[in-house]
Amino acid sequence: TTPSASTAPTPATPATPAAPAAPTAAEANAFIADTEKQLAEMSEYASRVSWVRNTYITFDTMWLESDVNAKYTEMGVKLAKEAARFNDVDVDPVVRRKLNLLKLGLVAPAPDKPGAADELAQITTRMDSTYATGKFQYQGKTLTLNDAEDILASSRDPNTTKAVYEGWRTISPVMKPDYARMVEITNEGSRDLGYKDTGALWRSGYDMDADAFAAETDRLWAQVEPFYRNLHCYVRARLNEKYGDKVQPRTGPIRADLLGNMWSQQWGNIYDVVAPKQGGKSAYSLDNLLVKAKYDPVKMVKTGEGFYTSLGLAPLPQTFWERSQITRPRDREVVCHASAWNLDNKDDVRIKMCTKVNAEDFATIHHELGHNFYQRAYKDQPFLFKNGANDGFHEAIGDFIGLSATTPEYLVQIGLLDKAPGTSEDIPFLLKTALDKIAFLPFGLMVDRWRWGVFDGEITPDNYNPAWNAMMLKYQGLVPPGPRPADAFDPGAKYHVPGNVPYTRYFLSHIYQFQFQRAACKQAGWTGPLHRCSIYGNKEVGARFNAMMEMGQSQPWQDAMAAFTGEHGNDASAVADYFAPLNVWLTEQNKNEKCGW
Ligand code: X8Z
Ligand code: ZN
Repeated sequence: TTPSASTAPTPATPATPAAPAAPTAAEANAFIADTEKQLAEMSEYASRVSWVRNTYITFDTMWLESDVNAKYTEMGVKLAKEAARFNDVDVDPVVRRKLNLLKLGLVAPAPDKPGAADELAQITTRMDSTYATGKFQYQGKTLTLNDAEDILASSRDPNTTKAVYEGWRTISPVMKPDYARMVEITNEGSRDLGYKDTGALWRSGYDMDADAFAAETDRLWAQVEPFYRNLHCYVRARLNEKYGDKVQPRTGPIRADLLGNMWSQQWGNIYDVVAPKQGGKSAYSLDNLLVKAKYDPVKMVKTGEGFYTSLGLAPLPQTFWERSQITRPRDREVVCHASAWNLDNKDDVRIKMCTKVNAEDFATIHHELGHNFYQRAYKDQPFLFKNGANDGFHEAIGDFIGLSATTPEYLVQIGLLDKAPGTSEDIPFLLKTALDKIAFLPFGLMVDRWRWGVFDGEITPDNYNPAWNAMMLKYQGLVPPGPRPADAFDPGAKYHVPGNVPYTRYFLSHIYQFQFQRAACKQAGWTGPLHRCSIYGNKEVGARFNAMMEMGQSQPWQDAMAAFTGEHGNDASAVADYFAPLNVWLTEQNKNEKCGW
């Protein structure tokens, strides 16, 4: 309201014309309230459209998704820019945090000029769909990524693994021009918001300076790298024994297609090749147990839910079962890469998977349900706080639960295993776990090391593929099975690159999940080795865990970490604690090897 003429004081000096009134804290509150309302509505609409495109890829669903994403990006960028007018206003700390999150929530901002958001949205939908529908010919058959992954997991013929590794990478060269253009557009959008480039925007979401965050990832990697090198050395020796010098030399890098996984990111599928020769064979294989007990995909998801409810969390709503995509539909194209959704920011949670009955998907189910239980725990937060404490937390929740859900003790409790093996299982179990979790660490780092370089211009399109392979060599100590063609775009053959999903989150989650495990087992009064600890059925731990999840993104992540673990930062010593006996064992096994590459 403005004061009426009769009560307005007569100015003592002539009014200075035209200086716009500085915005007030009250205006900031109103702006945030309105913003959260607009974003909540738009995000539900965009999610529902995107769900349909993800579970039914056609020309029209792609059209619809890029249309709504362009509008959503425009809205997000406009609001983030408007927020800048409160930069110098003394606002409530909660409002300040929200004003900041408004910018940080944009993974791929577009510049504010006609057509930019549209072009960007069309590119991202197209790349994601090209990846999802990618197929190649092998021995007269048309293979999907799922088919190719099955072959890599089980084939022990190096000619086959080479052909499949290379075959899948024929789907990505077509994406390269789109990717380069995406980088240009979104870098411009990031600069408009005050960031050096999109990589800098991504690094800014960790409640600390972006450069300090990058340094943190270096520090964490230094903490765990010796352990990775130890595992690499041991696995290389076993591969050399199996395949001979011509396929896998005893020294130097490992051939990437021999590790049982399309991106060599988790190596658990070749446990049979590297299992200890003496000192204890594993008593069981989870792959076999699931098949023997006649598990189907829905039963696997029900089992996963059962772990969460044993902690005192409410069961999933009926709509989860009605609306999720648990297996690959036979009659249409879908995005099979696993994901978890909350469509209405309240209770409409779902997973989208193409589940197979094996140990890998048993773990993935626990991973995805972690996202859903987290989303539901923070659903009563205001819109801008409905997110993980940071994105690494979101990835770590379900993996942390998975650490309990793969212990032999738990498998006995749910009737999958007859009798828990004794300490003879320790090294086999830790080795299996390390093949997935320790092998993952350098991959979790290198994907964004590459993208940070792409976004800051150090890696140009000409150099996309050589730089990717150089990172593989530097961090993972791996080489492709043969020379790569001149037009190769290997990064495009990994979901998160065309999908534009930041990846450092997974590196962090592979640290955080062990911090959570160590803290939870301490709370449970567990005094045995960390890898044998299961929190199944522990309602006290569940309550503390849920309290952290309920915070969402309302506080700096360090406070969420402290709320559950009592620790205030990133700490890879929990990884070392968990795997300590294995590291000793590996060092002994490697004593005559020339480790490194
Ligand atoms: O993408 C995923 C999840 C969905 S957030 C299935 N993960 C990474 C990957 O597959 O590359 C989980 C582990 C790493
Ligand atoms: Zn995830």
